[in-house]
Amino acid sequence: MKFSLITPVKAEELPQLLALKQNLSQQTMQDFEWLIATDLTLDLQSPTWQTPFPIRLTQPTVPTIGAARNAALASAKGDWLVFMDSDDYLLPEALAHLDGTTALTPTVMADLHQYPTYEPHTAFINTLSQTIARDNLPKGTGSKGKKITYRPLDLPADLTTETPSDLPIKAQNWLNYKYRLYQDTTRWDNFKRQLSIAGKVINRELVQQAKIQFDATNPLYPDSLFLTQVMAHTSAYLQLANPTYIRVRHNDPINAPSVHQLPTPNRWHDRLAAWQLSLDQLSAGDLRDAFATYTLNRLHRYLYKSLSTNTDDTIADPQDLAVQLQRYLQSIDTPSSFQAMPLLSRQILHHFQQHGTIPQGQINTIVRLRQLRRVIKHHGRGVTRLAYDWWFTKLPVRPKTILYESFLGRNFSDSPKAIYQHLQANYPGKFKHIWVMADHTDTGPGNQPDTKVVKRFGWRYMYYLATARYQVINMRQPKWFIKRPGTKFLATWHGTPLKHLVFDMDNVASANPHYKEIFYQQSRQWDYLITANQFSVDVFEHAFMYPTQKMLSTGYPRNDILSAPDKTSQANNIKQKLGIPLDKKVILYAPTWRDDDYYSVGNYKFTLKLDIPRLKRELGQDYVLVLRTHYFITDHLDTTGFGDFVYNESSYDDISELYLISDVLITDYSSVFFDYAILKRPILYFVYDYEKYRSVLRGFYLNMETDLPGPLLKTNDEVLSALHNLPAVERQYRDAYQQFSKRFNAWEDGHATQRVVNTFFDLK
Ligand code: C2G
Repeated sequence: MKFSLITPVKAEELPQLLALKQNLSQQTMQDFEWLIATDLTLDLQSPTWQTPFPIRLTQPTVPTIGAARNAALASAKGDWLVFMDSDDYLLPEALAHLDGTTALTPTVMADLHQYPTYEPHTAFINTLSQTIARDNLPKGTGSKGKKITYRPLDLPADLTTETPSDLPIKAQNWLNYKYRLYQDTTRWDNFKRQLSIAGKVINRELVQQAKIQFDATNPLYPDSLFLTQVMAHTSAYLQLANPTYIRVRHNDPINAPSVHQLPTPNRWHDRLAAWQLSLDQLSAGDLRDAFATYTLNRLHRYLYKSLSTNTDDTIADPQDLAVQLQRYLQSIDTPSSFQAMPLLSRQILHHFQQHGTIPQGQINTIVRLRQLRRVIKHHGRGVTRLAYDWWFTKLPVRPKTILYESFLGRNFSDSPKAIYQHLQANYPGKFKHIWVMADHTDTGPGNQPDTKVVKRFGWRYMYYLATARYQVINMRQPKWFIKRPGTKFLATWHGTPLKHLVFDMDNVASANPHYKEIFYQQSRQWDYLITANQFSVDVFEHAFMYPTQKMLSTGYPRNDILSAPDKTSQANNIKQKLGIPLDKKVILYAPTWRDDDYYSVGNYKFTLKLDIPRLKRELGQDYVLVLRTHYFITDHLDTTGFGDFVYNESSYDDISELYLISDVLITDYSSVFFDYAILKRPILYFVYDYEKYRSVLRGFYLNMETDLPGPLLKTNDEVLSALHNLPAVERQYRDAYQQFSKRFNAWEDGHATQRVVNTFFDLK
């Protein structure tokens, strides 16, 4: 038996385990056993668990991961131990590749090379096919967004030997690069990487002879001892050049925290205990030095701050921890480890080592220096941020000032605009209005009484963000926003949810890995959240984990315009403003964005799949097309070739004005149709990527096949045919449309703004 794969498993991880079983069955090399360390009872005789390789269960003595791994170690039969976590996956050739590596000798610790991703396994598990190809990998998320390089391993078919000087260059490169071998002290250069057990491959006899064990008493950090001992007993570290171990990371620390995200007050106690044990077992030498340096670097200002103020409830017993830390620092007998630290940190550590307390002065200096570094890094924005933190948030709150922001300041629109206009019309002179715009040339509401336009992240923005009593914002506030006592935050949000949101989404590949956590903190600062219908109330309660008592069940202020008595004359004015002939009918095409199609976070691409030349040919007599891409899309679609048929209104301020002038809407998975339906005009869904969007990218709250007020169309033929036969489409969807309106538009009577304003503002 070549390999023993070891996987500790908790009861709730059973679904992942089945996926991992399927994944392991795809290994091209099957000379391995799988040891599942668990107290679960699995019926290994049942057909579910029939596999080409043997599976065995090993029972841990105590319920810790360390004990589970020890139990598996004791009964392993393979020459090599391979450590795998239950939610991770292997590329199909991982073990074969390792097996063919001649440098894999008993005194080497090998590494299958982790490939971190935030994508859910459902997104990639079926495409990890028999060949290793870059295209089959999920989207990688290395530390700090670092790109992982991947070398194609397409070997020449005639390659048979490993010591060839006369081989083609490509084959030689392949051989040279298929692993990296670090020997002697050079292996400490990537010390941190070696301290993670996932994907490590270690000789079984070496482990058993040296009696190396995991620390079964430490619930959070059992690996440190094991790995440092393995390093002490091996002489080299071998890493496969290409990643073959897919490590699925977790980004929902609120609902589904991984072990390392669990909010436990014993974290630092356990961590220090693990370090102490590891250090005590290491004899003097460069490994001991490297370990000490590594751990000193991980002591940071948050810990110091908590220890010096004694106020942090993330630390169970600060006094006890201080004793533990002092003892640890005293057992570091290598001056070089301290020397490797920056000056201030070194001073703090020495002070602590001697006195067991933190020097407050040095801590303050570190905090200030960090802030200064941020200023330098972010240029202008850093300076204004500093003013926000240090100065503006200390000034008195301005009781009559309202700050508004729509779509990150990209336009003057949406519910904040409706609320602003209502207040201006009905309470002139009562408030001071501040509009945030992203671009300093954008005049927003224009030159209006009591109204100022401020540039997002500029000086005046920071000042008003800190001092305005009211904030009316349709997306999220910045994550460094400080909610001051006496201020009120109105989250208007920006649409009825069709696509899964936040806590209902599986991992988020394109978003910030801390997205869910940040969202949770930010939404706790909202005093009210506006909802457009009961359906949204129900969804936001779980998707945002937001309490229903704090929701305003009013309908959307932005939609009042769609029920205005003078909407026809307003529509004519808008058409004229845009230069659209009044006798032409209007098709509005307003698609949404795709999570997997981006340049960088927040900057998305869009590929136009609608056949515009054909639309123009067949419908140009009667219609014009108004094209409106989502505000995340940074591609500017070139429509110059279509003459006066296409109006690209992607940067037009307010989409509700475009609804008013259009006779039919084409959209896809955008929430625009919930609002448009108030007009009772036909809606078509151009969903050329339906399967992928539904199952891989997002998932929906509605059944798009039965719940919508219009047809799902996957091809241009279908779109054109529907446009040619709109009356028939309308007849066909009459009942569905009625149902839909009842469900989603019941509150939209044209007076939502008034209801919101009356509740939220102090109008006395
Ligand atoms: N929007 C727009 N133009 C588009 C698409 C959207 O102006 N082509 C505006 C509409 O006001 C829409 C809002 O942006 O209601 C949200 O757009 P969605 O496409 O629904 O996507 P998203 O921004 O991901 O928001 O609860 C709703 C969700 O948050 C969806």
